[in-house]
Amino acid sequence: MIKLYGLRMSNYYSLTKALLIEKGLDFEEVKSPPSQKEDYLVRSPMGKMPSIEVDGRFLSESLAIFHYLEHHAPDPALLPADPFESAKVMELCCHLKLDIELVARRCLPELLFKQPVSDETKDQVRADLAKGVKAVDRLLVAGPFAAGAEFTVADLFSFYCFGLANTLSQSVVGVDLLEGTPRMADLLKRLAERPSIARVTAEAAG
Ligand SMILES: N[C@@H](CCC(=O)N[C@@H](CS)C(=O)NCC(=O)O)C(=O)O
Repeated sequence: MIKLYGLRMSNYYSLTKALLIEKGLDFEEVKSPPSQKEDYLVRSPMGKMPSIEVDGRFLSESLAIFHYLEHHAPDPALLPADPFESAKVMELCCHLKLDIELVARRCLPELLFKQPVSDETKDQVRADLAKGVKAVDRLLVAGPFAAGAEFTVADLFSFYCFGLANTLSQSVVGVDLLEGTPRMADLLKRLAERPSIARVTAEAAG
């Protein structure tokens, strides 16, 4: 059985857990806070969560874990069959991760640890997020889901990357990112009710 390491408070842990549920795979959650200790780095070389264990082998990085799961358990597919459409879904995931979540994450120390972020950083975060939101909005496809008619991995990246980023952005730099993308606002509302995501949210709340 697949073991999932990390903490339920983490957005990327939650994303990976929702992915395992979507794939209908059995998994065991192993509570494991981030660490720089050698035994942890064997599982996750940057000491981050999540990571998974499969038959004694370890894998970190949510996108790499998705890559494995999509091949290991192809049904239900979380990528379109068409190679170009499939790559467009991955393109959206990359922008959500790199140009939304990672940018907003610069504000995390202020929200979580009360370590003030400089005004210069906040200005840069506002400017970078404005670009990122436009990029993501441009890539969202009309339809109930991020990439159109079918649920894909981009829906999970939308929910868990954009969701955290907006919380950070609103509380630390005073910008509601959803004002720049009503389509994302609708999508996040719909996704919150999806059984996999609703289960992850309920279990994280304890
Ligand atoms: N690129 C990684 C990001 C994972 C990540 O940022 N994890 C955070 C928690 S959400 C973490 O472990 N932070 C602790 C640290 O950076 O030491 C992924 O996609 O899995």
